Amino acid sequence: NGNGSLGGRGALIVLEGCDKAGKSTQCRLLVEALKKAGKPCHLYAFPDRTTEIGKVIDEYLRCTKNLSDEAIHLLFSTNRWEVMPKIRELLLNGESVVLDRYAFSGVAFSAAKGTLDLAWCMGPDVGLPQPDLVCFLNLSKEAASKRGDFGRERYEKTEFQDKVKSIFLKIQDPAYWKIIDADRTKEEVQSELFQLSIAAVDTSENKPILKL
Ligand code: DGP
Ligand code: NA
Ligand code: NA
Repeated sequence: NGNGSLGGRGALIVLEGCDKAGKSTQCRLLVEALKKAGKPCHLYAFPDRTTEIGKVIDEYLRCTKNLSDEAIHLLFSTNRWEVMPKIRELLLNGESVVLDRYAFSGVAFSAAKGTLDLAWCMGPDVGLPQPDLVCFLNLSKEAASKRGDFGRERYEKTEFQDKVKSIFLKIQDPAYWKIIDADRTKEEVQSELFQLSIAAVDTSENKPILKL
């Protein structure tokens, strides 16, 4: 056990939100801050576009490949399952893991298409480790429009993102979700994320890893 005689596991911390909410920047800052505070930790982003399956997802998102809504949904989930043994190993070794998106993005983005049943969307991710903390970066429409235009990827359209957000808020589990006001400055958001994450690291040490 990499945590020596302390023996506790690491925490699984997830940042979720719509596109442009600032997740990737906040994830990077959070991992740096946790390390500085003496909490070993690692960053993973989903989708992981570097794997074989991730390359197909990348082509789908850049609209150079089309797949049925069901098929791409299952590939996004598979992309989480294929990285999970590594993440579980780190957690058991006493190291925390910060995830830039997780299964909740999987459900929200697929269900927002209107073609798939919500319960069906949740199925493939059942059994993945349940996070100790999910921070949902909640960006208002007004603040989102001030952050400039969307890129060109498949889901980057205002009406679609509105649907995604409403599904995120519907599927949230208050037991481990925190809704973070992402309209504030980068520093203010970071400070709240850091405090919540430190608390999650400290309280998760002796808890079992639950499943979604
Ligand atoms: P990102 O690299 O975080 O910008 O994510 C790329 C896009 O993919 C973004 O629009 C959100 C979407 N996305 C992330 N995870 C999933 C998923 O599991 N399923 C679906 N359908 N979309 C996802
Ligand atoms: Na994006
Ligand atoms: Na991102």
